[in-house]
Amino acid sequence: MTYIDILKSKSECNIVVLTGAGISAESGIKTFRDGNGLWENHKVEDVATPEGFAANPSLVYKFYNERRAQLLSGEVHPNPAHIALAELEKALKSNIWIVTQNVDNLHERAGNQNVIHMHGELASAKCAVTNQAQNWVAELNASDRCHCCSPGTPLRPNIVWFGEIPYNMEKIETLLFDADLFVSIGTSGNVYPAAGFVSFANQCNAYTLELNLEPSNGQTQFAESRQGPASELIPEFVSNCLKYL
Ligand code: BV8
Repeated sequence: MTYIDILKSKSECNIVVLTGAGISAESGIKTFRDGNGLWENHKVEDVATPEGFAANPSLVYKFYNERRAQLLSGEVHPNPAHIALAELEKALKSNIWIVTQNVDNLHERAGNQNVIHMHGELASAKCAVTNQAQNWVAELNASDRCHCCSPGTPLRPNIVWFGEIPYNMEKIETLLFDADLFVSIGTSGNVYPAAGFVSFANQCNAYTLELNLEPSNGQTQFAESRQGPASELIPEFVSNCLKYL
């Protein structure tokens, strides 16, 4: 049994795609845990926790300013994996949703609209008091103030740090409950609750497929696991979906 049998057996197929840093690697964005990854040059607790932000805000502002600047520099573009998923949404419309752990905007720039950023977004800042988010494409620093309070209060990166609750968890659980096919792309399966989605999808009788450069921590929980670069695996996956759905 492979995912192609599932595609052939369904007239309509609800697909939920979880993406991680690996889908953006071929666009030139560093992953977290691969060689020369983001966590090689920064301790997680220093730059991706509320405690780290409280202890040294300028280090955290700098960490996200550098990543935002690279993303918006004109050097980083959606790769064939992002583009293929946008093509699939054009065909499947509301039957496909992307739940991304990534904070880049490459899924949207490729053309996907059904995207949930469960860990926040680089091109966004949020009020440290109300949690209201606002688009932010420039450098963000301690002197910047929100629009929602009067007088304005400090803004922080609109990022879900360790120990904080990811966004849209209820919507994600509903999507997983209704899914026929759950596809995990470019994630090491290290971070929860995202790493637990495959188990929930299995319990909800979805067919679970992993497409990753190498086997993830959760590989054995998937009904099927294929290894290779996303820029090759995803276009092949999408062309099969378009052929059989
Ligand atoms: C929370 C900020 C409570 C954004 C990040 C059990 C249950 C619940 C929580 C926990 C739990 N156990 C532990 C926890 C706590 C913690 C956690 O998971 N800790 C881990 C380290 C054990 N989780 C949390 O704190 C979360 N919050 O639990 O709240 C709660 C939860 C639910 C309901 C109520 C209450 C918050 C987690 C969010 C943390 N924020 N980052 C940013 O700075 O960008 S996490 C960080 O890691 C990123 O967001 C990233 O998305 C995430 C996962 O990394 P990956 O995307 O997988 O990247 P990685 O480098 O690891 O792997 C890349 C993969 O790609 C590799 O497999 C590689 O082979 C592959 N690859 C590379 N190149 C390619 C490729 N694949 C294909 N093609 C290629 N070319």
